[in-house]
Amino acid sequence: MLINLNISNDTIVAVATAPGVGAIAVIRLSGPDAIHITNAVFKGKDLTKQASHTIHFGTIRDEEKILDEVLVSLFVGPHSYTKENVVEISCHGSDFIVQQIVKLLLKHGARLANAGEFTKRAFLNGQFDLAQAEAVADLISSDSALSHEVAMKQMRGGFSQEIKRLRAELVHFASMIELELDFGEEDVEFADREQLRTLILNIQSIIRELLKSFELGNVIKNGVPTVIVGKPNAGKSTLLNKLLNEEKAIVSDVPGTTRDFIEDEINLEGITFRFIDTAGLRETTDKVEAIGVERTMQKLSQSSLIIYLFDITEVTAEEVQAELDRLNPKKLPMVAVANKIDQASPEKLAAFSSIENLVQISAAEGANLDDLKQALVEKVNLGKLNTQSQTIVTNLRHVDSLNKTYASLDDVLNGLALGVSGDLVAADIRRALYSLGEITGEITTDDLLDNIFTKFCIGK
Ligand SMILES: Nc1nc2c(ncn2[C@@H]2O[C@H](COP(=O)(O)OP(=O)(O)OP(=O)(O)O)[C@@H](O)[C@H]2O)c(=O)[nH]1
Ligand SMILES: [Mg+2]
Repeated sequence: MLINLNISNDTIVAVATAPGVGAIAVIRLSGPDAIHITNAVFKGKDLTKQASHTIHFGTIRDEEKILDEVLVSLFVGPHSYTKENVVEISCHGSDFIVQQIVKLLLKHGARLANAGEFTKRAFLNGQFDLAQAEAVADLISSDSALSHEVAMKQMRGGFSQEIKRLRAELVHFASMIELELDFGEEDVEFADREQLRTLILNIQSIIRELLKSFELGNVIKNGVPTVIVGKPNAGKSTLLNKLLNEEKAIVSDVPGTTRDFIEDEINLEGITFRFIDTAGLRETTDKVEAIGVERTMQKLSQSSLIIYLFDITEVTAEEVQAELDRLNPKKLPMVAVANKIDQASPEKLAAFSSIENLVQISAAEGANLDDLKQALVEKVNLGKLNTQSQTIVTNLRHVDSLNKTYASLDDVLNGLALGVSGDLVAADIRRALYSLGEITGEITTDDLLDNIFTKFCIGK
């Protein structure tokens, strides 16, 4: 059920390609007049007489002035992305040309599209459901093999099917109970309460699995925030630079060089790690450095993975162990890393054998970095993950709806246990259905849609 259909009759236009110089740029129109408006500025064939899914060469003209030579692709509704008439104009990739053509199309009656409006129209016209529309945005921003795979699966409807299946089972019971209500006084029970209870427990266990998958989904989509901490001069910035293969952070032999955090991402075995270099941890009277140290502690508690780096020539194994325990009371995944092994004797190295899973590197020389990368990947532990068969939730909005559904199902269970009347049970089931429906968009409100689609880029 769509509460608000809100299908517009105007024709929208936007640049679909990224700004900047490129070989070509694509301008996209959608709406009832997309073909007419384009035809009015196009010299070549009469576009209004051409078949869908055809491409036409010609020029775009403002009066007699030729703006560009272009290719025009026609998609006659409903056989298009938005299910409306869609035209894609491929022109030369200059921002100037693109702006001139867009201006001209506006003059002929198109209006600028809002962010995500093409995809919103596609959703409203039934091209796909809401979870699939959201996956389009995820797909565009996917930057690793795993995020791509999960977004692709969601766009193709994997997640939606699972939600719809759960919903269908509940709908059945809701209607049985409502049928009972129609019989009023007669005290009939069409809906077997024990079966309903079993079904709800079953759905709840599936929801728990889905919620659990979000931990992973979030990592896949947003990367693993990985903070590099340690004493000043341990070599944290040197390590960051080596991992990124770029002189991103300032390195010096002055302790307390890094004051603010510096971060960047790299991809290891399909997982995005967001490394955060921090100010070295020490007691300091320097005001700015002290703020840096405070921020390091903050970052530490917010990260998903900690690299504790120390200069092996400067400390004992006991000191390191004490720091590891002190810094990580929440027991976040942590990798202890000994640096500057190029300066350490074999005896020194051996003295650290008590520290569990210690990785020994030389950041400056780039020695054993592969061991470190391997240790990081193992800590994230996607090994168990089977993205092929498992449904993974990556979207906070879906998590929220799943939580609400779960709570409503708890209410149903409580109601059944107390033997409350059918109308109350039915109301709780309806609430669960409502929350589930929000995920795929069977239930929508304008606010919800705005919230989702304004996060898209213009032109999508
Ligand atoms: N011999 C040796 N020196 C290193 C190694 N890694 C870093 N250094 C040196 O150690 C000094 C400190 O390195 P940084 O990377 O700035 O250390 P940091 O941990 O970022 O220090 P702060 O930002 O002050 O907290 C520099 O002189 C580096 O060249 C290494 O593996 N071996
Ligand atoms: Mg530093």
